[in-house]
Amino acid sequence: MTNQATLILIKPDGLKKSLTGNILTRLSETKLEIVAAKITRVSQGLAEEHYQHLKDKPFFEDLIKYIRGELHNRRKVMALVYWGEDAITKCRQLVGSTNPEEAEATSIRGSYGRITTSGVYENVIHVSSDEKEAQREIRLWFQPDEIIVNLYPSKEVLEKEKKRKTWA
Ligand code: DAT
Ligand code: MG
Repeated sequence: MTNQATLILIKPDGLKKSLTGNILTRLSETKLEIVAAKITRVSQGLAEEHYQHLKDKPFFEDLIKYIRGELHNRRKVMALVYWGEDAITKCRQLVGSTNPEEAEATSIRGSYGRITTSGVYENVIHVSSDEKEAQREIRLWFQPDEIIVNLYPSKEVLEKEKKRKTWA
């Protein structure tokens, strides 16, 4: 059995349309384990890194605005790591094709996605495309101590005089 990890993002349109519960319920069909989860803001830098493979595409600028929540006035995404046997194939199957109009009708994107009149694929969810991308993306979105299993090599560093917020 080969366990895999995949990054899942519930994108700003998914949050705005109140689809979080529905999407998580659909994903639970996979019987995979959630090993990390958070609501997080998406900086310009994080968005550009995440979609670096598309930086030469004409829709890149809109894509960055979309994932940052600028098109939906929801400046956050829900980020999760799913882990288990064939996690990527199972999740991609359930999520459906990139183009929501081409996605199988019963898939998550087929059920909830749309293409806007300006051509943005609002496909409500992100899933990593393969193991290499999953590793790159998970390391980008999460720190090791935010994930409850050891997915990739990590190291301990001593941070002196680093300011951080704590409860007052
Ligand atoms: P996926 O999200 O299925 O892995 P991808 O990595 O090729 O697909 O593209 C990332 C996102 O970019 C995708 O979810 C929606 C957007 N996108 C891709 N191709 C597009 C296109 N031709 N027009 C508009 N948006 C597109
Ligand atoms: Mg992709």
